[in-house]
Amino acid sequence: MARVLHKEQSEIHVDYVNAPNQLARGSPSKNHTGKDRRKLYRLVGVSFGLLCILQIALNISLRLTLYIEGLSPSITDHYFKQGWVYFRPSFYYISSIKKSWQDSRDDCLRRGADLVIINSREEQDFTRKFHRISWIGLTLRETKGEWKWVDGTPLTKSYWGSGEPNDYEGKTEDCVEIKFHDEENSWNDIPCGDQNFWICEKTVAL
Ligand code: MAN
Ligand code: CA
Repeated sequence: MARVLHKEQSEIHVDYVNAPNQLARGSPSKNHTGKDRRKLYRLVGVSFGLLCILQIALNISLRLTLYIEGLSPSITDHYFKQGWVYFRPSFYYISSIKKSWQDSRDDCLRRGADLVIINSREEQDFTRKFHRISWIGLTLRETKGEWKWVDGTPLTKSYWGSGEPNDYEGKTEDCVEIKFHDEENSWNDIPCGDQNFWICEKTVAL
């Protein structure tokens, strides 16, 4: 049995080696095949090398940027590995599941953060880019009718959608979601018990 196999293999081998020679009598075709293959290997090798260099360069530039911002690699690695993104001067986490406003806030607190507080036009635009209806850290709950951020500061600059806030159809809509992503004014008030994605924010001390 072993001998038969061996024979078949050697036949295949002979065919394979002979065919190019037969076709190319007098021309350096065999060499060509070898050269072509070497070229291909070299191309693959060089491409792989370039990709590695690019990856290293990107990694270094990202680390350098964060270093200039005053963030140590140990902090940034920790956040990136857990799926946070950095947008100066905070890290943000967008959930992949839905919860009520309070449960969302509790999740952020467990992560050493809180629901996002929007203090600038840039931050407002940034939060819209997630393209998910998500809770932000703004509520009327237990604040005697005044909109307040989760850090206790009152709302000064707002981005309510057209007609909002409206306690829609007489409902108590005491929590705020980003709803109208395509509009600068993207906020909507909504019952706090509704289920939404959420955005946590962790400001890193410089
Ligand atoms: C839904 C809810 C309300 C919102 C309206 C706007 O009914 O999200 O909170 O005000 O849509 O049409
Ligand atoms: Ca509303």
